[in-house]
Amino acid sequence: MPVLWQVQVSHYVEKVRWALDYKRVPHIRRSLLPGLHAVKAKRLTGDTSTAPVLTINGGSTGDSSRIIALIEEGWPQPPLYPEDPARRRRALELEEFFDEELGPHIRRAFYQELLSHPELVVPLFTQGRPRGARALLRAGFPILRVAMRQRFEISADAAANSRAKMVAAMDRLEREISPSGYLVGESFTVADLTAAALFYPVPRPAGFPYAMVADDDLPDSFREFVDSLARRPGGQWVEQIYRRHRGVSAELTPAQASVPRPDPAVK
Ligand SMILES: N[C@@H](CCC(=O)N[C@@H](CS)C(=O)NCC(=O)O)C(=O)O
Repeated sequence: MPVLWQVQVSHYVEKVRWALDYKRVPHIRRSLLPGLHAVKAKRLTGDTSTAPVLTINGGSTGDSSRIIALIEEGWPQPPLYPEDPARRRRALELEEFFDEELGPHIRRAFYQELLSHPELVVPLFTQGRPRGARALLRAGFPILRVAMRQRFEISADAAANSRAKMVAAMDRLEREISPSGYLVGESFTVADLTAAALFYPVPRPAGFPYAMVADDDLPDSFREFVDSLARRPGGQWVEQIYRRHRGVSAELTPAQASVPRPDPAVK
């Protein structure tokens, strides 16, 4: 049974959750506390200290693109990689573009605004967790905030640059949408999935499976910036891709996951 180790709000995790759900791969999700997740990820994979991590058959893999390649291999239908080699290269190139040129920037721009509001961030980071987890994160939040600022290079100047990168990624997205409505060829691929998942914090689409920061909680000037992107054709495209392709969850509840298999020795 595949196990997805996740930080619920992470847009890179959302990429992998979407791929698992899209292919109807029954899986278990284990939510980790931000900060501590890096230690767990490193322990599981040996080489990666980021979420998501996917454990299959006792082996653990980090990095959303590597994980999607594994899922594609194990569960080829419906495909996320185009069959045609040139289209496949393009889809993977776009996946890489949004991973590198959008992912870190949208995260930095949002956390620059949110990290000074533990009352917003702690509940987002501890959804569905026992009260003790919330208290632990609340107590450790000043340390987590310093660590996140360092690790993700969050500062006012860097965030301003990251906003410009978000606009550039939105420009590219809009240039790449073909008359079919998809980025590559005539159907939904890993390129569409990646662009939509990594841009989810902009339109905050209804199909995102966990609570998101509310519009009213964003400081005015940042909310105006985010809303201006959400209103663009690319922002609307993200919502539409969520509506058409996000599908239903293939997560197993703890009860389903622990149903013992029938014992062949018992007649
Ligand atoms: N390239 C990685 C990036 C994943 C990533 O940056 N994950 C963040 C959560 S949004 C993380 O775990 N960061 C912890 C760290 O960098 O120490 C992927 O595609 O999975």
